[in-house]
Amino acid sequence: QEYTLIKMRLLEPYPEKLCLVGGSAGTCGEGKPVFLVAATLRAETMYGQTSCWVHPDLQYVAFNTAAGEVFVCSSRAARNMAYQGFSSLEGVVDVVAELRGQDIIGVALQSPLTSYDKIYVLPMLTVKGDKGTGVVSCVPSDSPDDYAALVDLKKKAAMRQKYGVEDHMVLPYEPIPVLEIPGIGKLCAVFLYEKLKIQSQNDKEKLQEAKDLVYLKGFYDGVMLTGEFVGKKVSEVKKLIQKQLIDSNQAVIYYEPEKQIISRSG
Ligand code: ZZB
Repeated sequence: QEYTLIKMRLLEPYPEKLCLVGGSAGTCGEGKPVFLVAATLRAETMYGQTSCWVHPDLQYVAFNTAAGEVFVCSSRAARNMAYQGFSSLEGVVDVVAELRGQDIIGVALQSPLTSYDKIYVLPMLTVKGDKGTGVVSCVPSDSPDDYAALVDLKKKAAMRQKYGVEDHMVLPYEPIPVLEIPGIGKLCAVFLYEKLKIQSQNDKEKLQEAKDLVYLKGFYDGVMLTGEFVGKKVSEVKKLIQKQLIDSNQAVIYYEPEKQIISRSG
């Protein structure tokens, strides 16, 4: 499986555990740029990002890349990346901090293409530890999972409080129309959430049904509503958008191994 990893740059103030690592020169740390890297199959939807999801209980690491940057992702993905040229030493993760998702919730990010200047790291309980990087870009216009999780956080003050999410990190963020699917509309995740009467991010079966409906249609019938390719078919511009992100160093390619690399230590 090939994923595009979107580089979402951490903004100050940094979380305590990353303070020694990043920060602009003269503030705190070594001044290396730090990025959360979100795995996506839908780079063309990045115009509609409103947040970034992590799982509060998952293990993440910050590690030095061969390019002099710091990436934050699940420990599992970092191990895989070490075999894909991301590390200076093949197979070795140069760990600078170990984190739990909870440690980075509430951090502000700058992410490519979205019209929001600043988005925040928020908790989603359906983020899987064994898929992608454990960091997920939230696109509530087109991903039913994302819309459901965003609505949950907006509706439930107790949930925001539990994870230390402040109102300003969630409440002002609305889905942005990114592409139009004939027959479904401009905000297909919102449309299906309402049509299927989805109740929450845990409404597994209905969310799967919604995903199945939008996936194929979004790819074959979707037409871009925003960005430089307005009016073009998603199927025609998907690769181009991915390439532009990579050429401008705002994204990298990551391959998810079929089987996990088995640790030989011990
Ligand atoms: C942006 C986006 C916009 C996504 C969209 C989907 C959609 P698949 O096909 O099931 O492999 N994802 C990535 N990693 C994780 C994880 N660890 N846990 C939970 N979700 C994860 O799905 C790939 C998609 O699953 C990725 O693409 C990512 O969300 C999410 F409009 O990124 B996507 C209808 C889906 N629409």
